[in-house]
Amino acid sequence: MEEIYANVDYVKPVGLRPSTNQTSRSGSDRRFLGAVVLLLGLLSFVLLAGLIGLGVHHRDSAAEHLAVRENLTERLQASENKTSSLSREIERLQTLSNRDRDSAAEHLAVRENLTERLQASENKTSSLSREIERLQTLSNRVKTCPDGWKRFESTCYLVSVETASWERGWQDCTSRGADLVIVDRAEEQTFLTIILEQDTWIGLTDRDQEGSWKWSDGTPLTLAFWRTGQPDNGGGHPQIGEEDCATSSPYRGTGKNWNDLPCDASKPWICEKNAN
Ligand SMILES: [Ca+2]
Ligand SMILES: [Ca+2]
Ligand SMILES: [Ca+2]
Repeated sequence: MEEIYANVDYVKPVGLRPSTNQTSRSGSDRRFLGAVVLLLGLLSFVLLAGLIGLGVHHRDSAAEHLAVRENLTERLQASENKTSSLSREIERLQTLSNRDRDSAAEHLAVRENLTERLQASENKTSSLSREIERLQTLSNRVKTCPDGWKRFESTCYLVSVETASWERGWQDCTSRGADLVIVDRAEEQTFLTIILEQDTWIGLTDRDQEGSWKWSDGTPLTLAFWRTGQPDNGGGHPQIGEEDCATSSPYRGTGKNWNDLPCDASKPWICEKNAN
């Protein structure tokens, strides 16, 4: 602005005396210059206003940018927070998923194991049912004894019609696929005392070693039914001799019906074998 006024001063020379034309022209020039000055002033004002406006606009724009940037920064921070939160949630769900997967696998294994055990149990039950059925069939089958033999429970007995030594009786039973009777239960002894009619050889002897009584199949005596005072091995009478073979008598008021006699005495015998 000052340069503009300086230029105006320069176009107005000092010390010259203008003519009338020059005075008129000078007034016209002065108005022209005034108009120019006014115009320049207006332009300057407009420029100044423009600059101020630009400055204000620039200041407003900077504030707006700052606000936008702050807003964006906040949104970015919020977004990052949300991302972090989502990551943690995904990690948590992944952990749960893995746990569920492990748990599911475990449940599957347990279920398979139980299924196998159930199948095995069913197979065993089926097998047992067949076995029970088979045994029931066998049980229902009527066991029989050969003609002339007497049956007690599942055993057959035959009392000889002839009499002979203990040895002869043992041989006869063996030849029939039987044993000279072996008394192994009290019920069996009771049965014998019912069916016998006289002293009868049973499969008991101490001929191998005096006083050591054994059954005809070699088993030792554990359940005995000796009559009172027996076995006496002949009681020491020289005319009787050793008594190494046993008999059972018919029922005599007690269950104890055995006596030892000389093995060559002539007595009936009783054989025993399983029914079938
Ligand atoms: Ca027996
Ligand atoms: Ca004896
Ligand atoms: Ca005797």
